Amino acid sequence: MSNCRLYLITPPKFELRAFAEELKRALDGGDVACLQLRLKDASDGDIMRAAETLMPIAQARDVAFLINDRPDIAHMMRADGVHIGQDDVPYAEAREIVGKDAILGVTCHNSRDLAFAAGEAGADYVAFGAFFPTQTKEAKTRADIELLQWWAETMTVPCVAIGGITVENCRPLIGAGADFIAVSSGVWNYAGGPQAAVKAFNSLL
Ligand code: 3NM
Repeated sequence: MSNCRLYLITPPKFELRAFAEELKRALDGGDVACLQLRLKDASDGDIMRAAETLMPIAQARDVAFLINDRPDIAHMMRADGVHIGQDDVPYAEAREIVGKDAILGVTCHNSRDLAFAAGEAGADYVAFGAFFPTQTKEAKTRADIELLQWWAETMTVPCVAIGGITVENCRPLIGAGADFIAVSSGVWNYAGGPQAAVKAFNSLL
């Protein structure tokens, strides 16, 4: 048993009603720490509608609901937190918007300096990636296991591993001490379906 937990990211695009049902089935497959709503290029209205439908599904199962990039919408919708990238609203401003109790995570690519800065500022987690090739995002950096291992051994701020993670390739990340493995395609496109993926990830954690 490790302390690592699954961090689920929504697919980049979905039909809301159908996805809500798929999400329920997936979350019923096993433990999921949080769900990040990640809709790049969607309108504010679409993000809010999706949050309105998906947040209760997550929260009813004790899964924290985070919104990508948008502290303003996260705050307005009373989400559990927000995930910000280096090109989004800066940490201090995001914290000001969501308040001290919200979960605030920061993408740090493959950079110790970015992760130090985020940790110092008070981030609830730092995310490193991409560990493997991914079609979900044009990942500009590749992170290596050593970075994750070093962070996990040295720092107390939790770390999230992200990018191309699957049931088949996740073991070294868990072994290196990742607190969370963040997965999109590896769950939604799993051959046996999302519920089987969540189950399979959990059997490895
Ligand atoms: N961020 P999948 S990679 C959202 O490297 C995201 O920072 C990344 O989706 C980074 O599990 C990525 O399908 C995509 O690869 C994650």
